[in-house]
Amino acid sequence: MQKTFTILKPDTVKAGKARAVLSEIEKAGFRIRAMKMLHLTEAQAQGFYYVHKERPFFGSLVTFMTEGPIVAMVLESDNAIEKLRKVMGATDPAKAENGTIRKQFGTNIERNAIHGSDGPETAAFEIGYFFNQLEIV
Ligand code: 3AN
Repeated sequence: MQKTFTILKPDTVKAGKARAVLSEIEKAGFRIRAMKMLHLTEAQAQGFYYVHKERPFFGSLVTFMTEGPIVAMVLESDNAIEKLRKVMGATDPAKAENGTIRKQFGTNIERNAIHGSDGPETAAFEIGYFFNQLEIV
């Protein structure tokens, strides 16, 4: 079993689609091991996305991620990291396969509904950024 980290982004929560996206995640066979709703501050969003700090879209991404509440989760399954990336679909919803979360719920390359860790080191960092050991069941 492997753990990964996901965020239902502000666009998803604002649109009242958190339950629908969560349903896709559970249908795909993930177990929820931790979950919390929070509204990121600018500094918290910058810290989470620090790997992207040199990218031209960084400022806009931080503004988006702080515009409203998010739902952060730790998910577990076989091959969880790769599997979640597949269920999410491509970064740009227009390029995502039919049936993926981003195809169904994303608006554009920035407002793309969901975040998922892209590798084991990222997953470890991201889980630790949002949850302590006592919060993961
Ligand atoms: P992914 O979320 O698919 O791993 P990353 O890590 O390349 O994609 O990008 C992190 C986040 O930055 C994306 N989820 C998206 O919200 C935003 N993003 C990525 N590329 C762009 C872009 N070209 N313009 C605006 N926002 C972007």
